[in-house]
Amino acid sequence: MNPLQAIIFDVDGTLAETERDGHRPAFNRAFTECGLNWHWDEVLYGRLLDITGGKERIRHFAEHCAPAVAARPDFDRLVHQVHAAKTAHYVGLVGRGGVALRPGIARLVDEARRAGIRLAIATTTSAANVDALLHASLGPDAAGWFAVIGAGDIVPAKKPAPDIYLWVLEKLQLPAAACLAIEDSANGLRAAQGAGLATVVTVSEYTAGQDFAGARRVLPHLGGLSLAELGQATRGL
Ligand code: XBP
Ligand code: MG
Repeated sequence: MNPLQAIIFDVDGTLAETERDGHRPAFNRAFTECGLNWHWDEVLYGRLLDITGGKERIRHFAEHCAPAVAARPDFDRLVHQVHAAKTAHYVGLVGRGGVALRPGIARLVDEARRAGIRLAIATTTSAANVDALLHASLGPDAAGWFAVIGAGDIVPAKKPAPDIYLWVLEKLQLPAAACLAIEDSANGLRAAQGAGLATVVTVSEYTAGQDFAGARRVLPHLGGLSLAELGQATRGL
């Protein structure tokens, strides 16, 4: 039997370069809309990516850089309001074709489907963002190609906690040894490893130079990677 029965993809940085020109401007538009004079430039945003999850990132920034906002009695509501506005901007941007898939992704998805290898997603980003990206980049039926989509707040502890991968494995009803994770970040790699998954890293704009110790492969992109090589990586070859 093929040892590789399912591929579990991360989304941001792995399927597409979504952060610098997708999530980041969506956050900035939401700040303006919600009356906050914050601006996350490209460098600052790279540092803030250590905090996974948009709401968690907003909260962290306020607590460290805008304590007066964090002390507001309506702070929790504000975080949710800003994040909802940000999600709407991001979904709009992606829906207009503003974010393209990275090299090799569409081909690997297609090859895996033909080979009967199941597809899944394990991401920190919100489910609406995943739907928008799959729809805009792979077509209106694409979400249905994925046996399991684990996204956003479905588990309380976000990456680098392994919870989202454990949740996806449980829904797939497969052991970790039968699956391969594809990630772009050290936080994502730690999450996948914590769930016992062999992991291939496709380094992205913001993750170059991170520590990918223990990854089965570390590649600049997936453009040249075959399905057979993913199978080998799963078996530790
Ligand atoms: C992605 C994230 C997300 C996005 C924003 O990490 O950390 O927070 O930046 O998405 P990963 P939301 O690629 O490891 O899943 O605003 O919807 O949270
Ligand atoms: Mg990622």
